Amino acid sequence: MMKLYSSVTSPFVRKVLVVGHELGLADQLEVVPVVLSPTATDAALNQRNPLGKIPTLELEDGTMLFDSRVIVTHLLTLSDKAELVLPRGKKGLLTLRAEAAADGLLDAGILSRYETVLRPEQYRWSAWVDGQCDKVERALRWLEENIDTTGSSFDLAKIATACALGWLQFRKPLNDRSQGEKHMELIAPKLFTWFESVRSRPSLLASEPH
Ligand SMILES: N[C@@H](CCC(=O)N[C@@H](CS)C(=O)NCC(=O)O)C(=O)O
Repeated sequence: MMKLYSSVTSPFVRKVLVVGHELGLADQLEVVPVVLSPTATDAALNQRNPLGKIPTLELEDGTMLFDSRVIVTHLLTLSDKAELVLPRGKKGLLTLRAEAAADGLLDAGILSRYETVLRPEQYRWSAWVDGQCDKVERALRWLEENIDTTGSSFDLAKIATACALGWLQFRKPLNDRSQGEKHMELIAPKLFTWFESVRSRPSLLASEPH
């Protein structure tokens, strides 16, 4: 078994779990829960991954893999269904670009959340949170325009996007913006409608944040 150092709230862990599930590898992944944040790191995890982040994957021979994109690359080598998740050629390159956009949205969203949840009030800097939320909004707009939600494929672009939308609904980092709760759905109506239609997919159901 490979060990996946994880948290049930991490959208990057979720992406790895969904890919594993879609590739038929879920039963090869042992989920090992870790509790951490940038200000309360996990000493044992820091030994495994210098960045102290999850997901981190421990292979059977003890090799440690990070980050989520490297882990996904490894899972793809283990499956004969890899092309369903990552097509070959130019299409594959654009799929990886979309994954980078969804991951970048999450990086910005998570940084803004750390700023508002972790940082003591007197040290908070609203211009910085605004800058991160602007990135989230731009990435969401970009995904709305660039993800083709027609068709039944569930490739890495759609998987990463679904994990990003699921995290946005779970943490609601844009709620303080002008249109409140509805804000993100107004930015990406097509994507959120599509997300509703796929959220009962077994790989997504099995990895819901909670
Ligand atoms: N680029 C990384 C991002 C992973 C990441 O940001 N994980 C968060 C949890 S969602 C984390 O471990 N945060 C702890 C920290 O930043 O110290 C990946 O794709 O795996």
